[in-house]
Amino acid sequence: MSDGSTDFYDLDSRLSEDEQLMRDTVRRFVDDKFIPVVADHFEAGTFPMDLFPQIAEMGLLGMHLHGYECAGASATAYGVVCRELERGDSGLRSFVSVQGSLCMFPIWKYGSEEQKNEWLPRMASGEVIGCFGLTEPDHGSDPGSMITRAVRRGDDWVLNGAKRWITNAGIADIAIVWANTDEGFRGFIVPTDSEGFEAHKIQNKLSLRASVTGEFYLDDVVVPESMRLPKAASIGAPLSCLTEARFGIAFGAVGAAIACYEAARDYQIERPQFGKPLASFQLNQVKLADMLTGITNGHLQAQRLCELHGAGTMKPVHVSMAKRHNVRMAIDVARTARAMLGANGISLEYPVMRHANNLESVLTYEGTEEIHGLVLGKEITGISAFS
Ligand code: TGC
Ligand code: FAD
Repeated sequence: MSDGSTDFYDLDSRLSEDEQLMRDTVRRFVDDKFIPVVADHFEAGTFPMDLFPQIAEMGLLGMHLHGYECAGASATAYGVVCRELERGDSGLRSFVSVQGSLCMFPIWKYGSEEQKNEWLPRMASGEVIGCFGLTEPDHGSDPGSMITRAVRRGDDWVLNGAKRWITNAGIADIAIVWANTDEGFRGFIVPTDSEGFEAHKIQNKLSLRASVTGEFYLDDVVVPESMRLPKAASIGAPLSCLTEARFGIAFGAVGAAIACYEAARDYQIERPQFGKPLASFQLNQVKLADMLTGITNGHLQAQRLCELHGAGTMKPVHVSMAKRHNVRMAIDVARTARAMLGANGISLEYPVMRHANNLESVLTYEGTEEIHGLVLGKEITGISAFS
């Protein structure tokens, strides 16, 4: 149930008419089409691909990019959409973030005109699905130590290496592959049907089960120079894509927390114990007050990011603070909500344990809680803990 009262400071009243329309459209889609099927997909370990055409039709893929048949929506609209998607499941928001922020954005920002014209319209329409390969089996938080290599051979590049924990690897048509070269870090658009490219789904995940996560191997994969992103010239290029996606997560985590809070609030009001509703006990009222306060604080941080984004003054470290704070807040809300539902809290019939489990991945991916803490530490002290 979503009755609006979770938006305690009425922050959505600042949304433009277009942004409100976008929010309402996505909210309806999540409530009517996604939530009824997500538990089954979570249990089966699958993403509801049959909903993909509707996600594309709503214009959500690369929605904050301008031109090339992308929707050209505001950063705020993108954030609010991420919040509404993740109210359904982190896997749904992941799907949209990976396609838009991690696969379309690098082409949009670092690609040639030919690459943009070839790929972006087809990715916005959902014809082409992408995945983003930065993490390796032995190099996660420190992608600058990656061992995947690309070597020039005439007009081509030969790629060798492995990428692991990659959202949509196994179902993607193209991979954005980050590799080290004699000239520094470079990005490549690699069709997944290239000879020597092999992808597998990672089985037995206990988190983000309604999202495909995989690994891929590059064994002498040959790509022409025309598939290299010409403007990506350092590790800063993939990291800038992460800033885009982390912005969406700052909003998305608020959505997951809202779903858990609303489930706990409704349950506590409806369920009697000791002859009166659970919600009438002072202990539980304070828990609900703490949860709503956490959500409101997270929402305010996300909203402020939009203002900084709009003013062109948003720095990666601003995003680090909001991503770190909001995911931790959402985990705390989800765990409290889980306990407030008693035994029902561990059932897939309620959304809270699914969200709590998902949020463990969200805490880790796109920069772990510790890494974002150290990014903030560097900003505060002027001393990098990494070098
Ligand atoms: P450092 O020396 O700090 O920086 C190197 C260059 O990069 C620039 N830079 C950034 N630029 C834009 N946005 C950012 N967030 C940036 N962070 C750094 C920086 O200005 C510098 O540029 P220049 O021109 O001076 O050279 O780099 P470092 O090696 O010390 O590492 C910094 C660190 C640890 C913060 C970075 O490596 C990091 O962020 N690590 C975490 C790795 C990570 O987040 N991986 C995510 C993989 S993708 C994923 O998880 C997708 S999940 C998708 C889903 O399903 O939703
Ligand atoms: P490690 O870097 O080995 O870290 C292990 C622990 O050590 C963490 O707690 C970390 O915070 C801590 N640690 C590391 N360095 C330090 C330090 N200097 N000081 C203190 N503590 C430290 N990657 C992609 O490229 N593309 C994707 O699409 C993608 N999707 C993902 C989907 C899922 C479901 C998951 C779980 C991960 C995904 N990832 C993806 C990978 C993700 O970005 C990495 O897992 C993450 O960056 C952390 O790397 P790691 O798992 O190797 O952990």
